[in-house]
Amino acid sequence: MAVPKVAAIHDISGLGRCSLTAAIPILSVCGVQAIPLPTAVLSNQTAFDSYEKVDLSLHLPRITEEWGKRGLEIQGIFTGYLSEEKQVQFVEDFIDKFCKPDTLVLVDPVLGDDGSFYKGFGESMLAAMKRLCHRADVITPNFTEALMLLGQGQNLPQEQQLEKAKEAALSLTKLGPKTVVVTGVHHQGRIWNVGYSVQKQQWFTQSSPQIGGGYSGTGDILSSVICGCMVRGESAEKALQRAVELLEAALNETVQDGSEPKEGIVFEHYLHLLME
Ligand code: PXL
Repeated sequence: MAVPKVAAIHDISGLGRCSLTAAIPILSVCGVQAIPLPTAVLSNQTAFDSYEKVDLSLHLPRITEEWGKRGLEIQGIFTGYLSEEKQVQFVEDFIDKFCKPDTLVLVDPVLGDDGSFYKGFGESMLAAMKRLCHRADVITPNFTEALMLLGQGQNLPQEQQLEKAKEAALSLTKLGPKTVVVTGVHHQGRIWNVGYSVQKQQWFTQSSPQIGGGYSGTGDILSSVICGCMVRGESAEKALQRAVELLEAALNETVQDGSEPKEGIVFEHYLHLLME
């Protein structure tokens, strides 16, 4: 079988095990060719005290014009951290140019976490990202991002979060995606991920024990697994199950290691779990 290709449009951060440093190995082990399009190069992800960033907005259309000349055909488009708001328009144009009826478009609407925006993002990026979600088949917001996209407040008692996430997953399908997975929902000592499938008209959930604090890049790992598994033909439910298995195993080792949470989780030892 030919190896499917996915254009992976995210930043590349040296430290943090997020975005392209997660997406490329995960897509590869899923048997999918990653075609990376870095939105920016960073020394490290932005939760560290400081970071150096080189924005690549100007280069993106020039790079993809070359891909057009090569007659590139792709089976998936996977977007995550966009470095500037104007990159949303670029991604919309990219979808217009490269998307065929069977191309899977997965948008991870990277905006914030723990109730706040990531550094450098605000309301205008939120509006742009919401527009992009209209073009997606699958979106994978974390709980904070899901509520931001719905224009809803973030202050909710923990015991109500799981119900709220189910409601949010269903509501977000009204933006257009056929599958929505809301990630990182804290409930009764576990972290839940709640999906809704329009085709099956049903929710699906996966959870794992809440261990350690918050680690960088777990959402990016989850969305990368969903992308790789769905592009190779698995259901969203199966893909989510695989993602949570990988995260749980990697988190266990990371917590035992005592490594720096901002450097992300030790997923390298568990990539084999994604092999078919
Ligand atoms: O994990 C999301 C993410 C991706 N890329 C960069 C980030 C973050 C979250 O902080 O800073 C550069």
